[in-house]
Amino acid sequence: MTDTTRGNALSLLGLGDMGTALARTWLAAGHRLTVWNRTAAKAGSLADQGAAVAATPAEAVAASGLVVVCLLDDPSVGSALDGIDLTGKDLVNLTTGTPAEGRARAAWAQERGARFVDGGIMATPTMIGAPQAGGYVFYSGSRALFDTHRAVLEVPAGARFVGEDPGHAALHDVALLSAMYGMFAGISHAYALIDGEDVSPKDLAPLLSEWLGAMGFFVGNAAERLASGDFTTGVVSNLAMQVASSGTLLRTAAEQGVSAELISPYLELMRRRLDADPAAHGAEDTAGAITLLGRR
Ligand code: FVH
Repeated sequence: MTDTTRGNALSLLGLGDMGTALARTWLAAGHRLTVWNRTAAKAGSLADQGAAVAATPAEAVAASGLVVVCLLDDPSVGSALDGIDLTGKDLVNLTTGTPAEGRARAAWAQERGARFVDGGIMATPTMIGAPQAGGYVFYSGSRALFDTHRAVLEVPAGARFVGEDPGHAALHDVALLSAMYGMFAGISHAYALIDGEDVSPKDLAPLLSEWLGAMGFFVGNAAERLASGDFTTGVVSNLAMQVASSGTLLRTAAEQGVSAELISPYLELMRRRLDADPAAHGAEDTAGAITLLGRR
């Protein structure tokens, strides 16, 4: 059987930590890879591994039908590709950006005659080329482009297509990263609370992991409540109780000499939801507070 992941030509612009990791996997899989980086010295080791090194972004773009960019941010993509002929090219942008930047970059690419897919990388460089690490990339935009190059795109990490709206890869990426930082904030607060006490972070760590795993039910539970608009049926820990007990969390932080800055915004949000209509919202769970954040 033919191995369709081998031997395709592609160009990669950007050899930072992530770009270099991506490049290595495509070279190892036998692809004909042309690379360009603003600081040319970073291409040296990849040239030793078989990459062709382009002197300019235009030369890199001209070398292949599939062009992948992985640069610092959206303005660096605009500046690297400024004035370059993209007619007939398939452009995959793995640079982290906002949904609006993804949509604007898609329109920009289409005006220049290219098909476009935006990507959101859910992996660190060490997870690239390591399927067991579980990293993957969200893609959105041209389904035809994605289907044409799917095998190549799946070489560095798994590929998940999330729709033809070119802003949706970034939307998924940022939604997951935002949840991650919320979790990091809670974990940071927990470790700060025990600092200086006869409780080791190493002893708290397995308890924290276990508790966060048990509380993971909230992800699916909140999704169901947001979809149905029903925030009260089957509630086991109601909002009135949670707001009342949030004072304990704040007093404990004060007793321990720990700033509550990482957890107080969420506790405040619960209180605002309750205060808006205590009789109606007191029996809800905390998912109802999400409605205060959005555009609705
Ligand atoms: N590294 C990570 O853990 C995360 C994982 C999730 C996805 N991100 C995003 O991936 C993009 C690239 O990240 P990176 O890790 O490769 O970043 P750096 O090592 O800082 O390399 C940046 C590259 O961008 C080039 N560059 C910067 N500004 C310009 C510009 N104006 N014109 C052309 N190129 C530019 C830079 O070139 P140089 O400094 O070597 O000359 C690097 O090639 C990024 O969106 C992450 O958010 C990574």
